[in-house]
Amino acid sequence: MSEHKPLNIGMIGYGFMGRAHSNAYCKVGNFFKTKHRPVLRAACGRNEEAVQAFADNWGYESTETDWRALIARDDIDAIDICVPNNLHKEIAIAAAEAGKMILCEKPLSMDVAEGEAMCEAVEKAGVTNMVWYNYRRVPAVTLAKNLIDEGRLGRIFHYRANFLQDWTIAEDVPQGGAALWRLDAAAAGSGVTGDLLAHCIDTALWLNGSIHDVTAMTETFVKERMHNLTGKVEPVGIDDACAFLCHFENGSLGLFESTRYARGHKALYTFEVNGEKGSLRWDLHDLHRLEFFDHADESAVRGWRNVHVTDHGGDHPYMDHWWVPGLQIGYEHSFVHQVADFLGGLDRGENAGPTFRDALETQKVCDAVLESAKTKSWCNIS
Ligand code: SOE
Repeated sequence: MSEHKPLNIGMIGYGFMGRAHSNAYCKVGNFFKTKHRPVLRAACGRNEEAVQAFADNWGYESTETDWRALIARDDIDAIDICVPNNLHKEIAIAAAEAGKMILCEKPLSMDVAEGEAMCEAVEKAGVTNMVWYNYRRVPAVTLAKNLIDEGRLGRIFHYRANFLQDWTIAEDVPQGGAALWRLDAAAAGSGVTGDLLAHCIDTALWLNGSIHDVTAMTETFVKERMHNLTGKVEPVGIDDACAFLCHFENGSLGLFESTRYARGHKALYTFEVNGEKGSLRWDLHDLHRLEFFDHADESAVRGWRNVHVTDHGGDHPYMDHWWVPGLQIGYEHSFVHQVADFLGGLDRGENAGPTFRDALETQKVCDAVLESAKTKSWCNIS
């Protein structure tokens, strides 16, 4: 007899992230022995045919075309929000009021005001909540966190992060609609700041603590694009590129850059942390490796170590759940780990995080970055 506790999932949305999360729900039970196990109860999307095809592909038992109907169902425990950012708030608040757990795609919201309302709703309802900042769960990134927490870098001086892409350089790429809502300010809220820098900021806050203030610049290189929903050429309201400097509360300096105009880069997320005793460097294109420089090493052999994060003996986070030492895992596993931690949290009666409240901190930095770029001034994180 199975001792598993079902966690009945209602998935809203069926794009790239809907697939990434569904894959994680399907795989997690094979590799992580949590008591709670996801059951793919229903998928929801406005296009009946498309949502049915998605449900058939991933094994969802049923479909809905109205998210309110999904939330109203008694056989759903958790709502997974995988729709454009402008829909997060309304769905999350309705789900919280219905007593559902919520797993929400990043960024939490369009802005801080929306994020605050979402936090209040989940906290008032007392429902478990999480935001999909998946890069925290890449084993090499979690290892970086462990090394920093052990004090292996000592006092931190610098934090540097980039997230570079090149998919919007062509002027004839339209904005708006299914795959291109990230270019539409009304659906996304912002451009690279909320989409890409939000990842860098979440990781930075996790590894290096709070940010005190920021100064930023943004640019929109292509000023007008055809809008898929209206058929008209319309002004582009998002930031195509953004760079900012910041002071962390621990006294270290931060330097962040993101763009969709770095020809040749598809998803180059890198960070480097420099401390008194050592440094760490990570690169999403080589995500199973962590580079580590330890100044305590004997000087004759001192240098950057390139750690292949695949050890099976428990030293490398999550890896004892996968293959044998030396065999690496990939991008999709970060989502499996996030679900595993969420389920493990439920088993123990804890909220694994990052919670809505944690993600609100990232939202505050994003808002301050956009405000700083607009006013050309330093902005404090409130
Ligand atoms: C944008 O291209 C995107 O898909 C982001 O939306 C994701 O959050 C990021 O992980 C990869 O790039």
